[in-house]
Amino acid sequence: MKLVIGNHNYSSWSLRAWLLLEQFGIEFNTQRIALYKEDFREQILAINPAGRVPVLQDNDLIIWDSLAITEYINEQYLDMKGWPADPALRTHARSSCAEMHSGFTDLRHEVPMNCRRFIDNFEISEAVQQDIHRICQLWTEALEKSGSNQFLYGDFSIADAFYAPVVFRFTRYGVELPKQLQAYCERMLALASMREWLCLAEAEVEVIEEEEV
Ligand SMILES: N[C@@H](CCC(=O)N[C@@H](CS)C(=O)NCC(=O)O)C(=O)O
Repeated sequence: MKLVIGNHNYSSWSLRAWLLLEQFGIEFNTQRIALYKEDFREQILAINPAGRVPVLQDNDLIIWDSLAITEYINEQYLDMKGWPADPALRTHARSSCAEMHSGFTDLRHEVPMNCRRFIDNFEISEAVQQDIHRICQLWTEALEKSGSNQFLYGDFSIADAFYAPVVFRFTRYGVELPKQLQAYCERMLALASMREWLCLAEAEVEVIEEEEV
């Protein structure tokens, strides 16, 4: 199985799929295509007509889009353990991922993931503040409903993979969080897989000025 990703430092969508595979100890190879380089489009279009990363290649199957990839991994490799077993928590987790997948556009555009860069006194716009507020509400609800002091819904799930880029964003842009949520971010950052991703990001040399990834 091969996962095609963008730059570790910038590609938030790639991180989601990669982290799920890593956390569940699934064997896979990675192909990295640097974003916004002259040959990015040509290379990615040869694999994925949608022209985006991440893409998963499993034998003769091509799965594109982070949500479809995580659902595929869950069905084919995780015996459905990618989502919480409890139906109410599972519904909540799925809704949280859908909300991340289709929303939080102000956060995504104004606060791009850049794992290497720490910004002091970042000025948070009103629109981004609203996104942050909603994510805090959602995380708090997840932790409280599941009674978890570990991941959002107890054991590591697709939801944690989906919000991992937000963990990098919040901690790099100095977003102040309630204690319980700060602790969640610290637990995520302490994972060997997250540390490995960060090392890979730190080893990269490309710099994208106007990140909208
Ligand atoms: N909804 C897609 C978004 C994928 C996406 O936008 N990927 C970015 C990199 S993080 C990309 O490939 N950008 C290249 C481009 O737009 O040319 C997913 O979940 O996989």
